[in-house]
Amino acid sequence: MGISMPNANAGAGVRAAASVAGALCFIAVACGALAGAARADDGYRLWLRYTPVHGQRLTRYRDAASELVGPDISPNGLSPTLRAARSELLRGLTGMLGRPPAAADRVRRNGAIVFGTPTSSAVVRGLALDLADLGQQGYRIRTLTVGGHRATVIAANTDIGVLYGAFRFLRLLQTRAPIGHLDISARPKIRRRVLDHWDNLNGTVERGYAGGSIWQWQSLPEHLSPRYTDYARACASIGINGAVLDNVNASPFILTPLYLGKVAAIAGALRPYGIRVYLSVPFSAPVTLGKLASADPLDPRVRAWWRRKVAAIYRAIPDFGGFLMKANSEGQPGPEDYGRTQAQGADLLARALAPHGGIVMWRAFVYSTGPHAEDRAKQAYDTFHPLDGKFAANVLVQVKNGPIDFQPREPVHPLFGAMPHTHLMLELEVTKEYLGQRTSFVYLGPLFEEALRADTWARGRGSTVARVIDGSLYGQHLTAIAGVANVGSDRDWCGSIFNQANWYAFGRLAWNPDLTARRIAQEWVRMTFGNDPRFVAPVVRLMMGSREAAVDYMTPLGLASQMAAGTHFGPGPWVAPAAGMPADWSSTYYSRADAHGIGFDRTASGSDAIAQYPPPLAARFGNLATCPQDLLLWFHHLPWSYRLRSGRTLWESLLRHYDRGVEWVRQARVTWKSLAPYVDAQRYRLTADYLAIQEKDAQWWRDASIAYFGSVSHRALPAGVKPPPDTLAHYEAFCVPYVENSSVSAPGCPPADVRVPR
Ligand code: GCV
Repeated sequence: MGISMPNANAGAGVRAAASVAGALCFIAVACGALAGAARADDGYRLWLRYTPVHGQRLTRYRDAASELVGPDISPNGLSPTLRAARSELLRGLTGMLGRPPAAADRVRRNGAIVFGTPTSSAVVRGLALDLADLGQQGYRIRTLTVGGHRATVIAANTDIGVLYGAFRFLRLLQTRAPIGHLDISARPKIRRRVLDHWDNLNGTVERGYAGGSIWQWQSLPEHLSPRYTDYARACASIGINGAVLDNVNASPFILTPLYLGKVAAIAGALRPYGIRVYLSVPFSAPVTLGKLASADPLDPRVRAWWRRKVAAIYRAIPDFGGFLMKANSEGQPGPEDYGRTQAQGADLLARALAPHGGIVMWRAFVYSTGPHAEDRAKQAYDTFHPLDGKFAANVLVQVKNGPIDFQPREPVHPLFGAMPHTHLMLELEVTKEYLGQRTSFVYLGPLFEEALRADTWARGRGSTVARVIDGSLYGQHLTAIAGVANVGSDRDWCGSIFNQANWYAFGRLAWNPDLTARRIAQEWVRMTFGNDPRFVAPVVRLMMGSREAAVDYMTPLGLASQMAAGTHFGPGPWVAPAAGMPADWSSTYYSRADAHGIGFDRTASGSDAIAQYPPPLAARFGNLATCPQDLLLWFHHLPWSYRLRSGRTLWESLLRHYDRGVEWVRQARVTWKSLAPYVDAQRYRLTADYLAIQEKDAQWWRDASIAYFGSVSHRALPAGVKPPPDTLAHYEAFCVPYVENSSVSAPGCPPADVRVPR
């Protein structure tokens, strides 16, 4: 297969247009629509680009935002958070309106923007707004008459609420919404909205596809990279208020005075933006670091060690958030090593953190890697469900969206709704470990939305995951959501422009799980690229179709874990259990494909995993007539000749999905090419190149999967379906040994000189 060069001419044309338009725009600020499209953009500014507004809208916006009335300056100056709000408003308004608003201490003319809390601003106090329902993080934006003048007031009970309100106000302008008559109130539905960085202390990232870690450990605490502040701005703009700095496969060094000093410095940089720092810690730290004989959670010496360590952390970081723990999972130590339960393990840390107001996020991603793991999908439920009610008040059990591991599609995790006396939080994977990593165009909004809307039926219809984790289903107040970060040291933060949308979507849904992926995509495209509907509509369509396309060419009809071992990049449906490796780290364990059929029987005749769901859901999944077709092979083992609702056999349907997925990518390239006039050359080219890579990857997935499943099923290809161009042996021999900057490699990748499928 040769490497095609899509759109080379179009790219050159755009570059030429770009430089002309760029030169003109340098002279005159009031450029046309091409202005946003033309200037080269390396993606650093993310969705906070604040590009110039034009035409009549500019006049209207200038009239409505002519003066900035900030909080009163106390003898100590403005709080760092209010300073951040002021500087963001100044930056945004200046960028979009072409001149800075006048600074004022009271409203002197129409078009004032007033911001502050009743405590920090006499003007806000004087308005006596009812802010009670906003809580500690919400804000209100209203158009009001103040001192006889028309003003927009951004008010909140807290400084961080004001900052969130400032970002919301700027978003209105960025998406070119009317701002003349505003009455907006918002508060987050979930209290803790956290990014989990899987960053190692040596600068690699466990599943990072955007360069190395953004934390520059070597130069901390003396040097604070300006990126920390820009990271914090981006997070705050979408309401993220927590960051776990290090990998859940944690190093004990993070708890040493050396690293705690560095952590404190990062915490200082993030604090003005309302972001608390948390740490992943190894359960064995009392042994490895404290030189104790055991890490047994019931041992008083172990308890005393954690108490002292936590007290030291709070001395350095008074608002430290707490710990994230991966225990007894994939080789990590944990309480089960001492015959204790997961709840007893969590309790150890909870007791140490409670006096300081810290929390524990204890992962449910616990599974035995022994050969007896009958069905990996059942293990978290079997371990945690009996412990409901046994976790301390400051513990959240952090549950991945599905029962296996961030697959392109999984059913809802059976723990959601099943532990009414335990705080449960949701863990999503923003980094695309199983979805094409750096280069594939896969917008995860629809996956996140699907995960949040999934109905657990725990208390009847409507018991969605969103309602479990926002606390409304069981009346809980400690609520949280986590996303495994896709942020790295790359200039564009996320490894591609479209990967940025996944960070954005996570934050927006964490703030309000009821938002739709489509609306979020619309916002993001407008802020990231521009507001021209000729661009926005087709790009949003592409984004909305992209995840399903990846499911189609990777793991259709409920298949899961068919990726290459280790790196999880590219197809590996033939990966069978290897000596010394757990069976559930293979692909054949999941597909169960043989000459007769394919799929994992999780009904009563198989592993009976469906019995972990409430009866209405178990009945739906267990019955072939009602099981969602896109989860068919997750729950059922079916003969190749089984007929789906479409009338096609299972084999024919599988083939159709693979082809459909590849075709989608092909069409996406055509669409993107047609959009060249609306994008700057740099972002156009990067995306076009990555789509070209994705087409080859999709084709590789399709060909390798068909070659493998064709060989086990002994089924011929129906007329019209193209045979894979190479033999199964060819696909099996190929593997990608490394993923740049990732700490994970492919086990046993043969250094053979095989022809690369790309
Ligand atoms: C941090 C999957 C990933 C691992 C990851 C693990 C986890 O298995 O492949 O890299 O480890 O999930 O969530 O702990």
